Amino acid sequence: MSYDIDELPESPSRPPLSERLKTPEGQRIVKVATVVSVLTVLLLIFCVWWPLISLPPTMSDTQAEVKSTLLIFSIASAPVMALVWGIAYYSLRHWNAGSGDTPPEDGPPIRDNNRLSLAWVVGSALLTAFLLVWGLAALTSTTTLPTDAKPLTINVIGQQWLWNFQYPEDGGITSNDLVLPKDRPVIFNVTSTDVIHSFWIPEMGIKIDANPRVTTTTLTTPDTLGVFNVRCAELCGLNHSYMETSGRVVAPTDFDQWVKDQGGSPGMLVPLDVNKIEPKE
Ligand SMILES: [Cu+2]
Repeated sequence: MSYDIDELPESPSRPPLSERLKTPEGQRIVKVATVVSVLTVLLLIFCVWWPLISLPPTMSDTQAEVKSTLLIFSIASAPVMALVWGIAYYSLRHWNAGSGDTPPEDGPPIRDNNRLSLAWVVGSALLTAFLLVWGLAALTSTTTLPTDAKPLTINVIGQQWLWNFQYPEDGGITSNDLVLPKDRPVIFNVTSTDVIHSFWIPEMGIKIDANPRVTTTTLTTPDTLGVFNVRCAELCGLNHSYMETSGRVVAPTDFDQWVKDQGGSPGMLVPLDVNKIEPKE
Protein backbone atom coordinates (compact mmCIF):
# COMPACT_ATOMS: atom_id res chain seq x y z
CA MET A 1 0.00 0.00 0.00
CA SER A 2 1.31 3.45 -0.87
CA TYR A 3 0.57 6.84 0.62
CA ASP A 4 0.34 10.25 -0.90
CA ILE A 5 2.20 12.40 1.59
CA ASP A 6 -0.21 15.31 1.03
CA GLU A 7 -3.13 13.17 2.13
CA LEU A 8 -1.66 11.70 5.31
CA PRO A 9 -4.09 11.72 8.22
CA GLU A 10 -3.42 14.08 11.08
CA SER A 11 -1.46 12.41 13.86
CA PRO A 12 -3.73 11.72 16.82
CA SER A 13 -2.48 13.04 20.16
CA ARG A 14 -0.14 10.41 21.56
CA PRO A 15 -0.69 8.57 24.83
CA PRO A 16 2.09 8.73 27.45
CA LEU A 17 5.23 6.62 26.97
CA SER A 18 4.31 4.12 29.69
CA GLU A 19 1.06 3.37 27.83
CA ARG A 20 2.70 3.17 24.44
CA LEU A 21 5.27 0.65 25.70
CA LYS A 22 2.45 -1.73 26.62
CA THR A 23 1.14 -1.89 23.05
CA PRO A 24 2.41 -4.64 20.68
CA GLU A 25 4.55 -2.04 18.89
CA GLY A 26 5.91 -0.78 22.21
CA GLN A 27 6.78 -4.35 23.16
CA ARG A 28 8.65 -4.76 19.89
CA ILE A 29 10.66 -1.62 20.61
CA VAL A 30 11.50 -2.87 24.10
CA LYS A 31 12.70 -6.20 22.66
CA VAL A 32 14.81 -4.51 19.98
CA ALA A 33 16.26 -2.08 22.55
CA THR A 34 17.19 -5.03 24.77
CA VAL A 35 18.96 -6.83 21.91
CA VAL A 36 20.76 -3.58 20.95
CA SER A 37 21.87 -2.97 24.56
CA VAL A 38 23.25 -6.49 24.99
CA LEU A 39 25.01 -6.31 21.63
CA THR A 40 26.52 -2.92 22.53
CA VAL A 41 28.02 -4.33 25.73
CA LEU A 42 29.39 -7.40 23.90
CA LEU A 43 30.89 -5.25 21.15
CA LEU A 44 32.49 -2.88 23.67
CA ILE A 45 34.11 -5.83 25.44
CA PHE A 46 35.34 -7.09 22.05
CA CYS A 47 36.72 -3.61 21.16
CA VAL A 48 38.92 -3.62 24.26
CA TRP A 49 39.86 -7.31 24.25
CA TRP A 50 40.70 -7.94 20.58
CA PRO A 51 43.52 -5.34 20.20
CA LEU A 52 45.11 -6.65 23.41
CA ILE A 53 45.60 -10.14 21.95
CA SER A 54 46.04 -9.31 18.26
CA LEU A 55 48.24 -6.22 17.96
CA PRO A 56 52.03 -6.18 18.35
CA PRO A 57 53.56 -4.46 21.39
CA THR A 58 53.87 -0.69 21.34
CA MET A 59 57.39 0.61 20.72
CA SER A 60 56.81 4.15 19.43
CA ASP A 61 54.60 7.19 19.87
CA THR A 62 53.07 6.47 16.45
CA GLN A 63 51.96 2.98 17.45
CA ALA A 64 50.49 4.36 20.70
CA GLU A 65 48.47 6.87 18.64
CA VAL A 66 47.38 4.15 16.19
CA LYS A 67 46.18 1.94 19.04
CA SER A 68 44.26 4.68 20.86
CA THR A 69 42.63 5.77 17.58
CA LEU A 70 41.61 2.19 16.85
CA LEU A 71 40.14 1.85 20.33
CA ILE A 72 38.24 5.16 20.28
CA PHE A 73 36.85 4.60 16.76
CA SER A 74 35.76 1.07 17.68
CA ILE A 75 34.04 2.26 20.86
CA ALA A 76 32.29 5.09 18.98
CA SER A 77 31.02 2.74 16.28
CA ALA A 78 29.97 -0.11 18.60
CA PRO A 79 26.50 1.33 19.46
CA VAL A 80 25.83 2.14 15.78
CA MET A 81 26.80 -1.37 14.75
CA ALA A 82 24.66 -2.84 17.56
CA LEU A 83 21.66 -0.77 16.42
CA VAL A 84 21.93 -2.02 12.82
CA TRP A 85 22.62 -5.63 13.84
CA GLY A 86 19.92 -5.56 16.55
CA ILE A 87 17.19 -4.37 14.17
CA ALA A 88 18.36 -6.80 11.48
CA TYR A 89 18.38 -9.69 13.97
CA TYR A 90 14.91 -8.89 15.29
CA SER A 91 13.51 -8.41 11.78
CA LEU A 92 14.92 -11.68 10.45
CA ARG A 93 13.88 -13.64 13.53
CA HIS A 94 10.38 -12.30 14.04
CA TRP A 95 9.15 -10.76 10.84
CA ASN A 96 9.29 -13.70 8.52
CA ALA A 97 6.31 -15.33 6.87
CA GLY A 98 5.92 -18.18 9.37
CA SER A 99 6.22 -16.26 12.66
CA GLY A 100 2.73 -14.73 12.80
CA ASP A 101 4.32 -11.47 13.94
CA THR A 102 4.31 -9.89 10.51
CA PRO A 103 2.27 -6.67 10.31
CA PRO A 104 -0.62 -7.09 7.80
CA GLU A 105 0.55 -4.12 5.80
CA ASP A 106 3.20 -1.45 5.77
CA GLY A 107 2.63 1.44 8.17
CA PRO A 108 2.48 5.08 7.09
CA PRO A 109 5.82 6.85 6.72
CA ILE A 110 6.95 8.71 9.82
CA ARG A 111 7.38 12.32 8.82
CA ASP A 112 6.20 14.32 11.78
CA ASN A 113 8.40 13.00 14.59
CA ASN A 114 10.64 16.01 14.96
CA ARG A 115 12.35 14.72 18.06
CA LEU A 116 13.42 11.53 16.26
CA SER A 117 14.67 13.53 13.24
CA LEU A 118 16.55 15.95 15.48
CA ALA A 119 18.13 13.18 17.55
CA TRP A 120 19.17 11.33 14.39
CA VAL A 121 20.71 14.37 12.70
CA VAL A 122 22.40 15.79 15.82
CA GLY A 123 23.67 12.36 16.94
CA SER A 124 25.15 11.56 13.52
CA ALA A 125 26.66 15.04 13.19
CA LEU A 126 28.29 14.91 16.63
CA LEU A 127 29.66 11.41 16.06
CA THR A 128 31.14 12.15 12.63
CA ALA A 129 32.51 15.53 13.76
CA PHE A 130 34.20 13.87 16.74
CA LEU A 131 35.77 11.17 14.54
CA LEU A 132 36.94 13.81 12.03
CA VAL A 133 38.55 16.01 14.68
CA TRP A 134 40.17 13.04 16.46
CA GLY A 135 41.43 11.64 13.13
CA LEU A 136 42.92 14.95 12.02
CA ALA A 137 44.59 15.47 15.41
CA ALA A 138 46.06 11.94 15.31
CA LEU A 139 47.22 12.43 11.73
CA THR A 140 48.90 15.71 12.62
CA SER A 141 50.66 14.34 15.68
CA THR A 142 51.99 11.27 13.82
CA THR A 143 53.26 13.28 10.84
CA THR A 144 54.84 16.20 12.73
CA LEU A 145 58.40 16.11 14.04
CA PRO A 146 58.80 16.87 17.73
CA THR A 147 60.87 20.01 18.22
CA ASP A 148 62.72 18.98 21.36
CA ALA A 149 65.14 16.47 19.80
CA LYS A 150 67.34 16.44 16.72
CA PRO A 151 65.91 13.91 14.26
CA LEU A 152 67.96 11.09 12.76
CA THR A 153 67.63 10.50 9.01
CA ILE A 154 67.87 6.96 7.68
CA ASN A 155 67.65 5.91 4.03
CA VAL A 156 65.65 2.73 3.54
CA ILE A 157 66.26 0.86 0.28
CA GLY A 158 64.11 -2.11 -0.66
CA GLN A 159 65.10 -4.60 -3.30
CA GLN A 160 64.08 -8.15 -4.15
CA TRP A 161 64.22 -9.43 -1.42
CA LEU A 162 65.98 -7.57 1.33
CA TRP A 163 66.21 -4.22 3.05
CA ASN A 164 69.26 -1.97 3.26
CA PHE A 165 69.57 0.88 5.72
CA GLN A 166 71.93 3.80 5.16
CA TYR A 167 72.92 6.21 7.92
CA PRO A 168 74.04 9.38 6.08
CA GLU A 169 74.40 11.32 9.36
CA ASP A 170 76.68 8.75 10.97
CA GLY A 171 79.49 8.34 8.50
CA GLY A 172 77.37 6.83 5.75
CA ILE A 173 77.34 3.29 7.10
CA THR A 174 75.04 0.70 5.52
CA SER A 175 73.43 -2.15 7.42
CA ASN A 176 70.90 -4.94 6.89
CA ASP A 177 69.79 -4.52 10.51
CA LEU A 178 67.87 -1.47 11.53
CA VAL A 179 69.29 -0.06 14.76
CA LEU A 180 67.53 2.97 16.27
CA PRO A 181 68.39 5.13 19.29
CA LYS A 182 65.65 5.39 21.91
CA ASP A 183 63.65 8.63 22.24
CA ARG A 184 65.12 10.24 19.13
CA PRO A 185 62.78 11.04 16.21
CA VAL A 186 63.68 9.11 13.06
CA ILE A 187 62.91 10.19 9.51
CA PHE A 188 62.87 7.32 7.01
CA ASN A 189 63.49 8.20 3.36
CA VAL A 190 62.22 5.13 1.57
CA THR A 191 62.84 3.95 -1.97
CA SER A 192 63.29 0.80 -4.03
CA THR A 193 65.80 -0.35 -6.63
CA ASP A 194 63.42 -2.63 -8.54
CA VAL A 195 59.70 -3.17 -7.93
CA ILE A 196 57.23 -1.67 -5.45
CA HIS A 197 57.81 -2.83 -1.88
CA SER A 198 56.30 -1.57 1.35
CA PHE A 199 58.38 -0.71 4.41
CA TRP A 200 56.50 -1.85 7.50
CA ILE A 201 57.42 -1.90 11.19
CA PRO A 202 54.36 -3.33 12.98
CA GLU A 203 55.62 -2.41 16.48
CA MET A 204 56.17 1.22 15.42
CA GLY A 205 52.86 1.68 13.61
CA ILE A 206 54.51 2.85 10.37
CA LYS A 207 54.07 1.49 6.86
CA ILE A 208 54.85 3.23 3.59
CA ASP A 209 55.38 2.19 -0.02
CA ALA A 210 58.92 1.85 -1.36
CA ASN A 211 58.69 2.90 -5.00
CA PRO A 212 61.49 2.81 -7.58
CA ARG A 213 62.72 6.31 -8.58
CA VAL A 214 60.53 7.93 -5.92
CA THR A 215 61.28 8.78 -2.29
CA THR A 216 58.55 8.41 0.27
CA THR A 217 58.99 9.62 3.82
CA THR A 218 57.65 8.51 7.15
CA LEU A 219 58.68 9.25 10.71
CA THR A 220 58.32 8.00 14.24
CA THR A 221 59.99 8.21 17.65
CA PRO A 222 60.96 4.83 19.17
CA ASP A 223 60.31 4.98 22.91
CA THR A 224 60.85 1.40 24.09
CA LEU A 225 64.07 -0.62 24.15
CA GLY A 226 63.85 -3.99 22.42
CA VAL A 227 63.61 -5.95 19.20
CA PHE A 228 61.09 -5.28 16.43
CA ASN A 229 60.24 -6.65 12.98
CA VAL A 230 60.84 -5.05 9.61
CA ARG A 231 58.72 -6.48 6.84
CA CYS A 232 57.70 -5.95 3.26
CA ALA A 233 53.93 -5.44 3.08
CA GLU A 234 53.59 -5.42 -0.72
CA LEU A 235 53.60 -8.61 -2.77
CA CYS A 236 56.89 -8.10 -4.61
CA GLY A 237 57.78 -11.40 -6.19
CA LEU A 238 58.67 -15.01 -5.45
CA ASN A 239 60.43 -14.48 -2.11
CA HIS A 240 58.25 -11.64 -0.83
CA SER A 241 57.33 -13.57 2.31
CA TYR A 242 61.02 -13.83 3.23
CA MET A 243 61.64 -10.11 2.82
CA GLU A 244 61.89 -9.39 6.50
CA THR A 245 64.56 -8.57 9.00
CA SER A 246 64.78 -7.55 12.61
CA GLY A 247 65.64 -4.25 14.15
CA ARG A 248 66.31 -3.05 17.65
CA VAL A 249 65.93 0.07 19.72
CA VAL A 250 68.99 0.76 21.87
CA ALA A 251 70.13 3.42 24.33
CA PRO A 252 71.73 6.48 22.62
CA THR A 253 75.21 5.59 23.94
CA ASP A 254 74.84 2.02 22.64
CA PHE A 255 73.74 3.44 19.30
CA ASP A 256 76.91 5.54 19.04
CA GLN A 257 78.98 2.48 19.91
CA TRP A 258 77.18 0.40 17.26
CA VAL A 259 77.89 3.13 14.67
CA LYS A 260 81.59 2.99 15.55
CA ASP A 261 81.57 -0.82 15.39
CA GLN A 262 80.19 -0.56 11.85
CA GLY A 263 83.06 1.73 10.87
CA GLY A 264 81.02 4.91 11.03
CA SER A 265 81.30 8.07 13.03
CA PRO A 266 78.33 9.40 15.04
CA GLY A 267 77.15 12.75 13.70
CA MET A 268 79.45 12.77 10.65
CA LEU A 269 77.44 13.83 7.64
CA VAL A 270 78.04 11.92 4.41
CA PRO A 271 75.90 13.07 1.50
CA LEU A 272 74.06 9.86 0.64
CA ASP A 273 71.05 11.04 -1.27
CA VAL A 274 68.38 8.39 -1.45
CA ASN A 275 67.08 10.12 -4.57
CA LYS A 276 70.32 9.35 -6.36
CA ILE A 277 70.15 5.60 -5.96
CA GLU A 278 70.48 4.05 -9.38
CA PRO A 279 67.94 1.37 -10.21
CA LYS A 280 69.43 -2.08 -10.82
CA GLU A 281 69.41 -3.25 -14.42
CU1 LIG B 1 59.10 -6.49 -1.05
